[in-house]
Amino acid sequence: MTEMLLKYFREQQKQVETERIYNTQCPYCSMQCKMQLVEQTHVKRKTYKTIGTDNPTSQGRLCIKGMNAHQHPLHKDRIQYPLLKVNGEFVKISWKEALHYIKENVTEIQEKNGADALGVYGSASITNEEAYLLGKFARVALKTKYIDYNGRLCMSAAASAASKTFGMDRGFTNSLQEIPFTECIMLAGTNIAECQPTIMPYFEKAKENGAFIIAIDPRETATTKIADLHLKLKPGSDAALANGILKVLIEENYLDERFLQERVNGFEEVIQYVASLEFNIIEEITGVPLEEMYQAARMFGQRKTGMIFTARGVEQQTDGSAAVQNFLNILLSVGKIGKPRCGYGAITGQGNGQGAREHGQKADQLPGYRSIENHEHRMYIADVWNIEEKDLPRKGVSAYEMIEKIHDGEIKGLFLMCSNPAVSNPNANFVKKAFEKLEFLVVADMFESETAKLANLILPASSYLEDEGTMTNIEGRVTLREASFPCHGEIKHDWEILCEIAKVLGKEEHFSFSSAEEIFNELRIASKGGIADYSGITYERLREEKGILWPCRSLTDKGTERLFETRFAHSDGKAMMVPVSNQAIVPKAKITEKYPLYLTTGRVMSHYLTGVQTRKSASLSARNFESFMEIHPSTAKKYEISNQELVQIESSYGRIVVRSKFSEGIRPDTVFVPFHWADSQNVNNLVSEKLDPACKMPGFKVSAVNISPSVKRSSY
Ligand SMILES: Nc1nc2c(c(=O)[nH]1)N[C@H]1C(S)=C(S)[C@@H](COP(=O)(O)OP(=O)(O)OC[C@H]3O[C@@H](n4cnc5c(=O)[nH]c(N)nc54)[C@H](O)[C@@H]3O)O[C@H]1N2
Ligand SMILES: Nc1nc2c(c(=O)[nH]1)N[C@H]1C(S)=C(S)[C@@H](COP(=O)(O)OP(=O)(O)OC[C@H]3O[C@@H](n4cnc5c(=O)[nH]c(N)nc54)[C@H](O)[C@@H]3O)O[C@H]1N2
Ligand code: SF4
Ligand SMILES: [Mo]
Repeated sequence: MTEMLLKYFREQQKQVETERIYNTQCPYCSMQCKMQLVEQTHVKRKTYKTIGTDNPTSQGRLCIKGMNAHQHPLHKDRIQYPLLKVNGEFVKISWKEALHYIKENVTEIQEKNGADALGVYGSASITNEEAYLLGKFARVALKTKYIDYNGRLCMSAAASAASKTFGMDRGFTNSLQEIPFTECIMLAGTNIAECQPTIMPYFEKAKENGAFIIAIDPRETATTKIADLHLKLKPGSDAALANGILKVLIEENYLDERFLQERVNGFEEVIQYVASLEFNIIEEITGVPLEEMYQAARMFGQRKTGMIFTARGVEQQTDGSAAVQNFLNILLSVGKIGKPRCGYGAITGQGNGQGAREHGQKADQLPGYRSIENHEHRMYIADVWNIEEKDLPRKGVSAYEMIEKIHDGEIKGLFLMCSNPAVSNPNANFVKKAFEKLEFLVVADMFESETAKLANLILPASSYLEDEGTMTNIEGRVTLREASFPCHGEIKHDWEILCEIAKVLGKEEHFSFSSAEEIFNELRIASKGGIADYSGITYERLREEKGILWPCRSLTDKGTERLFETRFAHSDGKAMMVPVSNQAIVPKAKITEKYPLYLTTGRVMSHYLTGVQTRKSASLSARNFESFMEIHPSTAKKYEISNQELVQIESSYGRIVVRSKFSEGIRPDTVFVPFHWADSQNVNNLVSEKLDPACKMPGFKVSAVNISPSVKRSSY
């Protein structure tokens, strides 16, 4: 048998007639692992595989999603032509017809209702060039103030906290290379083992070198397994937990007085506030035993070096930005920042989660992290864009608030690029209703996503295999994704789509780009002098130097590995500490008799976000083909639920049905459901519309729910 197989493989090998290699970067997470697609042409067919290639961040590694990344762009369901909805069915049309249709609708809606009747919804999975161009497209081509993007649901809390505390927001203050040498690590609300798997060796090395690792998560995950101490808090109680740790640090005198004196404002107020808090109340809010808070604080205080990492567990709360600020209070109080092996990392989510939040897709932002309400900033960008400052719109509203304006009828048309808000936004039943009210919805996507299905027009967009451009990874390292796989059918790059629409709207002079590099060169000028300054970065340098960490202010600037060594980015050079309340201003869901369990949401290793891409991949969907509810067996027993059984979960917003999955590692008062599935499995049907007032982040990580055994059992 083995003989026969070997012979078969040898024959197969001989039949490979040509092999082509395409360089690119993974379409998924913020690690942006460099990879190659290997295409082998055999006598009758082509085969594909993906392999990792060396680079400073992922060092050649790929996770299971990366290895199978080619399966979705090569899938038969890929959209290859513009599709117009006629009598409820999508029909193929030409680009000429599509552009004409857009022009007619844009003109009609804006003439009738004003420029702001159109909105733009963007993404952090597009390139820097495209994110930049989308911001310019909204303000210059459509002249609307309404633009925001999916990063609002992702990085906004961490970004707002870092901007307030440090004066600037770059996810990591240090390069990854320092992690193995730090002595104490706090992982708060992050599941890196499943969400950024190729980062793990940095943390595993730290552990081998003796680092003490503290994980903060309501459940056991592949990440908490590497921790020495796991604080299994109640969902939504991170701000209070951080106060508990701060209180111990103050009580036991672990403070770095000199650092605080010289480099920090606001510390006295924090001391005073924390002194007024009581441990037993913090214990009650968090569900974490006091001894464990002591242990965490002592380890973090005693060790000479330390780092704190936060992700969506802490951040996707109605006080997410304040909770992150409180973790930064811990870091500052012991002076563990701005020096080797000490620092902070907001673990960025999407592939370009960092770059796409810097160049003007946000409602209140202009390129280079400039502010749309700052006169000087407006003058500078108006000059780069060759328009009058008075013609530059003012700030708009956040992603979910835009959807509310659609529901209210104030926004009547939407241009959406690279996102699936019908599934990913909170209060999904409401969101769907809002989208159904739109007079005009254009979606640029690779597939008929749940949102694209609601569109009047779908435009076929290219993927990470075809679309060249820069992506700024988890470290703040700008990388060049060199993609050259040919576009099939009538697929176009997102930047080409924007330029062509601008052209039919009579704005050609502002959008006459013929390559991503040309756009990047304009972005360099637009970001010059801003916080996120890319002006010293060129495609040529990115090829030679394998990525550059911003800020990079001139062609001879090597980029910035470690931030805040001598000063923070506020004008006086100091960091800012502020007291953070144990309780959010916008109250979180409380468990009641009617809804007696906490629900939290998140991810699994093999799927990505709303699953439009990974559910198309045979290898990935085989690993998890449906959603599930993780539940403690003791809780399940109480509700008469057995393992692997269909369960109804209900909140005051809606209900879903998913299969139960027993786990001894989750808090008994909490259930967990991933958000990679749609329709009757869409967990966002249960999530409230309440937002963090500081950054407009929804509270995805805590709802109050009731559960009951399978609908089937009760209805048959
Ligand atoms: N496989 C995979 N990888 C991904 C993605 C994906 O969809 N799939 N998405 C990418 C993107 S865009 C993002 S933003 C990142 C997200 O990366 P993460 O933020 O790491 O992922 P999540 O699973 O959403 O949440 C992390 C952890 O927070 C915990 N948690 C829940 N509630 C709380 C709480 O109240 N407090 C604390 N401390 N923890 C809590 C959850 O149990 C979970 O283990 O991952 C990126 N990588
Ligand atoms: N309950 C709950 N909800 C959440 C979260 C949570 O933890 N819990 N996390 C939130 C977070 S962190 C995030 S980032 C959001 C993400 O939510 P979404 O923005 O909805 O993300 P995706 O599912 O990736 O949708 C991307 C869409 O763009 C398409 N696409 C992919 N690449 C391209 C491209 O290059 N060009 C174009 N034009 N289209 C492309 C894909 O096919 C897909 O339809 O979800 C948020 N929602
Ligand atoms: S999903 Fe993230 S870790 Fe996995 S290969 Fe892609 S970029 Fe790398
Ligand atoms: Mo995200």
